[in-house]
Amino acid sequence: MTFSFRLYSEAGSFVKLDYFNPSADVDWSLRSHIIVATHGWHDSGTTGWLRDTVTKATELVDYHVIILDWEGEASSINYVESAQNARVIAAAGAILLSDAVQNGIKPENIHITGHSLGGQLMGFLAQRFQAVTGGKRIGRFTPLDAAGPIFDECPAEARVDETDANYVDFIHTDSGRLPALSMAANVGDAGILKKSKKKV
Ligand SMILES: [Ca+2]
Repeated sequence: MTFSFRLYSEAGSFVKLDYFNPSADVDWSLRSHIIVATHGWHDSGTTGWLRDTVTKATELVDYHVIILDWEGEASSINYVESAQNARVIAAAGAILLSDAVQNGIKPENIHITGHSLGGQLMGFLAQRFQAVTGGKRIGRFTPLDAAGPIFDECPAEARVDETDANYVDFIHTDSGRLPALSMAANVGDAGILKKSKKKV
């Protein structure tokens, strides 16, 4: 696997965190909040909205800004294989964030977000985080059009749902029946719908 959790101190400059021992690469006490963002299937950690996220978020002095790049695993033409890889990567992310919490970051000060299959990946991460921290919940989870195929049919523990974090604000811009690819159900605490003239 080739995925990496990249800690940005400024746009264009990052260190790859060792998820088994991130404290070797970052002093968590320097900032009080963490944001973790990731891309979806057939996309990468340098996709446009993630670059914008880095630019804006690194201006916030209280935030550690982490981008998960899993382009290698997300580039499989086999969607199911990418979805399975997402679970493994999520487990690594949960270890990483539990280290942050052991070093003083409050779980409620963590905000995670992911697009499409990356949205489901972050849901796995959030659930795994609860398992490895004895039930602590991440503060906020913003799934961006979290992937629907396969997951629409899954129970809550195998997909995004409102128990993944204290507050789950699901952004829908591409929901509905195929060819729409985002979960249609309102599974978060809040579902935010983009206005569209498209009939669904
Ligand atoms: Ca869930």
